Amino acid sequence: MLNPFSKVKIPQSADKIIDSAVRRAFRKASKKKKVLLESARSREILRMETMFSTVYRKLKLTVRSYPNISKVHPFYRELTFLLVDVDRLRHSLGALDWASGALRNIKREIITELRRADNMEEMRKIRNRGIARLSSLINRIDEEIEYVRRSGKVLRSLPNVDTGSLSVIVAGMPNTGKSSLIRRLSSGNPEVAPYPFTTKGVLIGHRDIVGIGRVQYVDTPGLLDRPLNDRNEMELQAIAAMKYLEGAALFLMDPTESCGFTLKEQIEVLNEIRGFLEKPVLVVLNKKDIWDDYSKERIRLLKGNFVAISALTGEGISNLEKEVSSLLRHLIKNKR
Ligand SMILES: Nc1nc2c(ncn2[C@@H]2O[C@H](COP(=O)(O)OP(=O)(O)OP(=O)(O)O)[C@@H](O)[C@H]2O)c(=O)[nH]1
Ligand SMILES: [Mg+2]
Repeated sequence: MLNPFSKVKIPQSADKIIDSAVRRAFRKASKKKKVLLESARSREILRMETMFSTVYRKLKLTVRSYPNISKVHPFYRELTFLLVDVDRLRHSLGALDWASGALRNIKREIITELRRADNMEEMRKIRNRGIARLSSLINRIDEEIEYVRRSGKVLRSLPNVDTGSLSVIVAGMPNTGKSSLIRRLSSGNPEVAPYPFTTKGVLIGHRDIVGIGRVQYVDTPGLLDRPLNDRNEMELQAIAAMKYLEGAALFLMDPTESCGFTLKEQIEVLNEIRGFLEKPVLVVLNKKDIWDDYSKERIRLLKGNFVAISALTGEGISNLEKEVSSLLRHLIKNKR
């Protein structure tokens, strides 16, 4: 499943809701020149029907457009709790729901009054009372509408990550070549999607792997530009959410240090991220095309296995693909 919030409805502000409903009502039943008592009555009834139903529908559709937050995939749940005050959002959606019910009752009352009215002046007063009651009700939940608006905008812009396929998280410090690698590994063009706490947006690419199915590569741009212990709680959570994506991770390193970070710094982040992502991490050394003696000497700092590649020339990529496939196959086998 992709972003479960991608279709949430963002309500207009309280003022706009009222304004557009009243306008719609008057457009729908405009005044004709010669007005008989009965046609005036049906006109006002139609106006009130239109006005109340418009708002009722808007509020209901907004409330219904939200998934049950406790049931969304943990990756998205984690990000939701990180980005919005979920209790407040629930309360606000509850207020919108309550208001839509209240509007139905007011509409019924107003229409009953209109049916009983015996002159046009009275009808006009009843209709104006209807407008006033609608306004005061909507203004009363002004803050809740505002909160739903704000949350909706944030949640809608979460990245579309397919939580039903396996993921390969491509982690690494800035400029180590993550984006270049994802472009190499994906078939088709990877997509850039917004992600909390990075202005760069995550790059998401796809690839069908024989015997495994669709795999998505997910970038971590700008998320790892310094050691994790220098980060605030929220930034950490944004990274930690990725642990809920099933699959493996690649940690890309640049032993030439042309990325601007020493290999030692990169190793520190690697060790931190290992504990964090809770999935197998394959170490990938990039920029092999420009390794010099210094790089090779640095590489001796590394303990454990690694795959050497050049995202620029493509050297080592097919070997990396084999490693990734066997890692994922292993995961699938263990799951069964
Ligand atoms: N020589 C060489 N340069 C590379 C290689 N891979 C990436 N680069 C260069 O390194 C720079 C950074 O590459 P990106 O792919 O943008 O790195 P990134 O990790 O996505 O960077 P951020 O998105 O900033 O975190 C670019 O100038 C690339 O051209 C490689 O294998 N060899
Ligand atoms: Mg990048």
